[in-house]
Amino acid sequence: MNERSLVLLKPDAVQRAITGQIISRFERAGLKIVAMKMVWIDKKFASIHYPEHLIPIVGKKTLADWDDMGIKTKKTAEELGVEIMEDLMNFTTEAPILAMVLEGIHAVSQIRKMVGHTSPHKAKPGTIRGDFTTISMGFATQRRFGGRNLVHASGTIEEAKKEIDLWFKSEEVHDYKTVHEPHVR
Ligand code: FUP
Repeated sequence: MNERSLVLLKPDAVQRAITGQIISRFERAGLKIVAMKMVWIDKKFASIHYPEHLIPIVGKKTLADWDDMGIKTKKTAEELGVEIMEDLMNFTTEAPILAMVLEGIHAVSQIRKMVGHTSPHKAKPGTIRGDFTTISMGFATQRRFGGRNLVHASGTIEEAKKEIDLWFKSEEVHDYKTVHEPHVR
């Protein structure tokens, strides 16, 4: 149950200078930072982190937002997905990312809950996306703006393992004890 998750504070979080506030929330919840670095990735690396199988998935998210907003389109999820991935590659390479590995009991699912819905306008107040931004993925796609939702967090334990291996060398991930650890678990 002691899990590790890859968390990325994306270029919007870095450029808006709210990384400290976001990290504080994770620390407050008792999650331990076991790795951290600032990386300016290129499009090749971005396309490994966000692989092509995401094309229809992200397309569907924009379609769901547009449906809520009454926006009609003839484009398929696949066609929209291609545009979204292009925007995502531009966005994630426009400034550095603060990458970290967080560890804790039920870390993967807890962090996803703290981060909130992918499309921030559906993220509840109290979540990171709900508290720090109001945009929707539908808006981002319409403006070709990139899905500026501040944070990436691994979706499953298996995904976390793969993503941590992609972003960090094993010697960059540290094992240590915090003094308050027995009290926050
Ligand atoms: P998440 O699991 O919350 O990271 O979201 P997804 O894996 O579904 O989406 C991957 C990335 O695509 C997210 F960072 C947000 C972005 N995205 C868009 O930019 N537009 C969309 O319509 C949907 C997702």
